[in-house]
Order: sequence, then C-alpha cells, then structure tokens
Amino acid sequence: MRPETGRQERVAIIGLGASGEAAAHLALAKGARVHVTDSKSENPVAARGAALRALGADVRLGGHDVERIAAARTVVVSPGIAPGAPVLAALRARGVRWVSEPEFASRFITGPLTVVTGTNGKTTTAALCAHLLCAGGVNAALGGNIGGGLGPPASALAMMEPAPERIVLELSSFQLADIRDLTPDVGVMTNLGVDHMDRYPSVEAYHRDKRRLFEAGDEHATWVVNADDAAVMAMARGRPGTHLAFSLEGEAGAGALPVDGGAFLAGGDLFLARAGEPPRQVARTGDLRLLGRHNVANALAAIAAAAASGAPRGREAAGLGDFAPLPHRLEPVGTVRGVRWVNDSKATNVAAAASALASLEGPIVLLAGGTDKGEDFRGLLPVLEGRARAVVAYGDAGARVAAEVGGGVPVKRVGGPFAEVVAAARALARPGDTVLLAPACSSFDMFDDYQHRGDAFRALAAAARAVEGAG
Ligand code: UMA
Repeated sequence: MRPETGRQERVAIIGLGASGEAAAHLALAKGARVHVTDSKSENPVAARGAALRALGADVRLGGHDVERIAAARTVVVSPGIAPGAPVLAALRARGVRWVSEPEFASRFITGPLTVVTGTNGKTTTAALCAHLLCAGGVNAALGGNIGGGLGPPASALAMMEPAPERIVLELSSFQLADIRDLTPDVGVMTNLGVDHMDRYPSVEAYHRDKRRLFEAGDEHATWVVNADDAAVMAMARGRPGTHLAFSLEGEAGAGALPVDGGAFLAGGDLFLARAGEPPRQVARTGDLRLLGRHNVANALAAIAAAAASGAPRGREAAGLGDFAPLPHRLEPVGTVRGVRWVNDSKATNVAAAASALASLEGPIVLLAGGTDKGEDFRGLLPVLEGRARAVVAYGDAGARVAAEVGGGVPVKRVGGPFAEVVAAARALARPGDTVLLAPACSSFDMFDDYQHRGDAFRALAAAARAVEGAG
C-alpha cells in the first residue's frame, strides 16, 4: 500500500458482500486502517462484519456513516451499489471519489492481467482462457465478477502467495465504471448487447462503462475483439495496442478490419492466426464439450486471448476437450422421457436467452420470466417462432413476457411457485424436445441469485428423473 506519510492509510469499503469482504481482508493484510460498512445488518453480512472486527476493522452495519467514509483516503465501492444510491450521492456531493474493488485489488497485483468483459459469454471465455493457460503449463488464476464458486474476487487473487504468473479477470460494467489505474495486458470484449437496463438510463450509458476497458489499456495492450459485432469493432477501433479479432465467419470475417491476427471458424475447424504467420488449425468444433454456436465464438475468443497471454502452441484441442460446461450456462442437467433439460439460468437478459435458443436444435419449451429489468421481450420472437413448443411465462415479468411474445408463439402463464413453473414445462414437452431455462430476466423475485434459480431447476430435473426415469 502507498501509505500516507507518518500514518496508516485509511480505507473505507462500502458493501460487505463477496467483493467488500475480500477488499477488507486485502486492505487489512496491507496494514491499512479499515472502515467497512453495509446498509444491512443481518446475516451473512453480520457474520462477515464480526470476523472483520476481530481482525481490527471498524465495522458499521445497518447504514452508512458518510463522515467516516469521507475521512478515508481510498473509498472502495461494491459493484452492486448503483451510482444513484443515497450513500454515493452524499459522497459525490462532498467531492469524494471512489474506486471499484478490482481497481483497489489491481494496486497490489504485480503480474500481467488478462481482462475479459462483454455483455454475454464473458464467464465462459474467461474460464476457458484460464483453463487453456493452465493446460499449457502457465500458472494462471481466474476470478473477478465470475463468482458462483468459479473464482474469487480480484482482491483475493491479489493476496495469493506465491503470486500467479497471470491473472484472468472477468469484469462487469459496474466494476469497469470505477477503474482508474488498472491496466490490462490483454483485454477481451466478447460482444456488446443490452443489459442492466434497470440500472442504466440508456444502452449508451451501459456501453460507456464497457468502453472503460479500452480506455484503460496502453500501446502495450493486446485486444481480442469480436469481428462479428460491429459495436465492439467500433469501440476498439483506433485504440493503441495490438488488435486480434475472432469470427465465426471464417478468415474473411476475422480479417474484415485491419487486425494483427486472431481466431476464426472455417468448415468446422477453429484456426488461430498470428501476425505474419499462416493460420493454423488448432481444434475442431467436435473437440468442444460446450453446446451452441455462441460457445464456439467464446472458444475462439479464449484461444486468441490465451495465445496472447502466453499459452504455448499445440495444446488447444486437448484443453478445449477437457473443459466441461459451466454450471448455469447451457448446462445439460438430464434427460427425462426423451426430453432434454438444459439450465441456462445465467441468461439474465434477452440477448443471452435468444443466443441460447438459437444454439439448440429441435423444439423448445422455454421458461422465461423473473425480475423485470425493463427489456423488450419481443427480441425473443425471431428465435422462438417456428421452434418454440411453448413459452412458460412466470414471475414478476411473466405478464409482460406473455403479452410480448404471446402473439407469435403459444404461451402458458404460471403465477405459482417455481416448482409449478417447471411442472408446467414438463407437461408441455414431447420426446425430442428441450426444456430450456433461459429466463431473460434476473432472479431476485423468487431467488437469491441466478445460481440459486439454476440449482432449483437442476434439482427439479433430478426429481423428475427419479420419478419418471431417464432416457
Ligand atoms: N449495499 C450497501 N449499500 C447500498 C446498497 C447495497 O451496503 O446502498 C450492500 C448490500 O447490502 C450487500 C452488498 O452491498 O451486502 C452487495 O454487494 P454486491 O451486490 O456488489 O455483491 P458482491 O457479493 O460483492 O458481488 C459482487 C458482484 N455482484 C454484482 O455486481 C451485483 C458479483 O457478480 C461478483 O462475483 C462479486 O462482486 C466479486 O467480484 C455477480 C453478478 O451477478 C456474479 N454480476 C453481474 C453480472 O454478471 O451480470 C454484474
């Protein structure tokens, strides 16, 4: 830590979820005087607060003391706290600036950083990139926004001893919004769509935070960008650094704009091209255990990012082959009487749900609904029409889902608990169909988070299997 002359640096941390807790441990380990605060006071926040107090932190729960926060030299804000939250409005009014938790962590990370962001696919891309690096013998650690037990917050990575050779960090727009000096060595933008419209006033405002990735890099950065996504290419264009592109549209797709190489799909093969070298076939789509075309795009991004991050050549196919589908991301959770059940609970926006639908073959019974984030569900119609056996619309957004897609496809509205929603889907599905949980909404109306929702779906699939038998 860069201490203030003659006394310990004061660090205030707002929010005591996973990121706040990790930031507090890091700050304490670096010898700071730490103030931690959360608007809640019940468990698990209370238990985290008690543990930090025992380590010497000054903990204030059940509200925020703006004076105490403003007295700190560094203020770290949890990503879930919206910029308009009263505590941030009060700090802003006093001219106090804050940083995000990964920014704080990056001050203690000495090794190179591969940062992965984008509207969808960032978790799979980041995890696969780290996996390819490790499969190639590079000691890489994965974390950041990823959560869900797949990787710790950035602050926990900063405390690892010995330090990993490379850190692969998934960052959300909320986290990118408040970075200052965090500098990616490799930066990946998977795609740019619409998300978090409950937090941002416009898509432009959301994309402005995503743009922070490119603004954070310098001429030493290598960018891995989606050549099939015009918004990504426009955002990356002209940024200093090396530009690698990935494309599902063959070499011409990846080379559509002036780039220094990249990865592309051609005739079922995945190719990697480095500047000045002919493209090399590194794997076949059949090597991938992941479902869906968008996962081929994620794999291409991961291959290019891993190569730029120091992965040795020649191990890509093996690395792809032993990478299992991640929980809640097009995760097959069983087959019941000829009906395949797929958990894509992470599809918390329309673009992700549409991408899941487009990826799967055969008729689909879609479970859609949850917390209404204000998106237009008619965006699902192009991928639903002609192949949806039915849409089961549920949760707070259920009425709007039913109204907006109901004209184009059969819809069943279920107002009851999630078990009833799943039972309705099960009753509607015929052998050869897929029951797909890709809700296009967040989960907070019924669940703690999307993992909780996906776990419930998996458990209900297992229960159906137990009753009806597999196959
Ligand atoms: N709080 C306050 N004051 C307020 C408002 C909230 O103190 O005014 C408190 C809440 O009471 C709560 C804490 O802040 O205790 C919540 O913090 P948080 O929502 O930032 O949650 P964390 O547990 O720290 O998790 C965050 C990310 N969550 C969000 O961005 C919403 C996790 O991403 C991430 O894994 C973790 O940091 C570590 O980096 C999850 C996520 O859903 C997976 N991300 C979104 C996404 O991927 O779409 C962005």
